[in-house]
Amino acid sequence: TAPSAPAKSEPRSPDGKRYLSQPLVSSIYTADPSAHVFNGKIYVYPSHDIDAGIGDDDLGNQYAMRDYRVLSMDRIGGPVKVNGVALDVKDVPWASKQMWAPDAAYKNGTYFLYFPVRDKMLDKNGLGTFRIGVATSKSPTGPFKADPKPIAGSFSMDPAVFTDTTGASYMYFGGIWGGQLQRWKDGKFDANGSDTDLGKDDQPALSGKIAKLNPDMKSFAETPRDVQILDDAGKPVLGGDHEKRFFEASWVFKRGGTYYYTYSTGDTHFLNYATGDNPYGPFTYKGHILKPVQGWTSHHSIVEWNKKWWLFYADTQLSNKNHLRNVKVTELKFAADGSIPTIDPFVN
Ligand code: FUB
Repeated sequence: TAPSAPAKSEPRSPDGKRYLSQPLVSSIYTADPSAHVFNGKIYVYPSHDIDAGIGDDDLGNQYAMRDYRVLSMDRIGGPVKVNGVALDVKDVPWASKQMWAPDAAYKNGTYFLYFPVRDKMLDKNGLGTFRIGVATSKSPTGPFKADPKPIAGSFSMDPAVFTDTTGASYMYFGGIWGGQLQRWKDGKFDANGSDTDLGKDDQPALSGKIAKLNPDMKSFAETPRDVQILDDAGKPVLGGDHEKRFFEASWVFKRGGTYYYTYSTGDTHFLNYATGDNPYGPFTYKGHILKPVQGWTSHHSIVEWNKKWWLFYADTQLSNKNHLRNVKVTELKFAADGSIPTIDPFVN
C-alpha cells in the first residue's frame, strides 16, 4: 500500500521517511550525547555544533566546535534546558580548536568533564594533535575549570568514563580517521601517518583504548590498553570489516553481570555492541544497536533511568548538514537473553 500522506506538521527526512524521535532541543545544534543520571536528574553532555563555514573532509575539519553546553531535564520526554557555556576553548591553555565529543563523571562532590581537543603542535596538515583534557566543577552544568595540561598519556578522542560497581573508573577512548588513532599504532604519534586507517584489510582492526583512572579521576593509572573485539570464533574483527570494526564513539555500560562495549562504525554508520565479562574485555561482537541515521556520524550513549534503558543519539534532521546535528533519545530494549534488538531511526 502507498504510504499515507504526511501530516503538514510531521517532519520527514529528505527522502520522505518519518523519524523515530524528535530533536531534544532546536535552539542550538548538538551531537555526541553523553547522558548521565545525577541525583535522579538527567544531564546530557553533547558536542555543541556550529557552522564555521568549513567544507566537509575526511579529517573532520568542518566539526569546528568551540565550547560545551550541558542539557538537563527532570524526566525523559519533559522540558529540556540548555545551560550556559560549560567550558570554552579559549579557557583551555593547551588547546587550539575542535572541541569534540565529551563525557562527564561524578565523584565525592565534584563533577568531571572530559573533552578531546587539538593541541597547539601542528602536523603535516597544519593541525594540532588530539589530546584529552579534564575540567572540574561543583555543578553538573558547570562552568568547569580545565586543568592546565591534557591528561598525561592521553591521545586521540571520544573519551567515555565508565564507573564499575566496584567503584573503579575507566576511560575508553579513541577514534580513527580525523580522530588520529591510526597514527598511534606504534605507541607514539606518527606525524606523517595515515589520515584514515591502517590500510590493512586482512589484519586485525585498530582497537579503541581503555585506561583505568586513578582515584583523583584526572590521571591514568596505567598505560592505555587495546579493547579487543572478537568475532564468534574468537578471532579479532578485521580492518576490512567496516560493518563490524571499531571506528569511534566508545560507550560502556553494565547490565546484570554483562559489560556492553558499544561503538560507532563510522563510514558504515552503525552503532554496534559487543559483550564481555569484565571492563577490559575482550568483547565478543553481537550486532547493530542502531541503523544509519540521517547524517554521517553516529555517536551515542546508553543510560538507565526510571527502570528503563535509553539510547541517546543524534542525526541531522534540523539542518540536513553533517556537521550541524541534533540530539535525540529513544528507549533501548533487551531481549530475555540480553541481546539488543536493532533500532531503526525511521518508522514506516
Ligand atoms: O563531533 C565530532 C566527532 O564526530 C566526534 O568526536 C565523533 O565521535 C563524531 O561524532
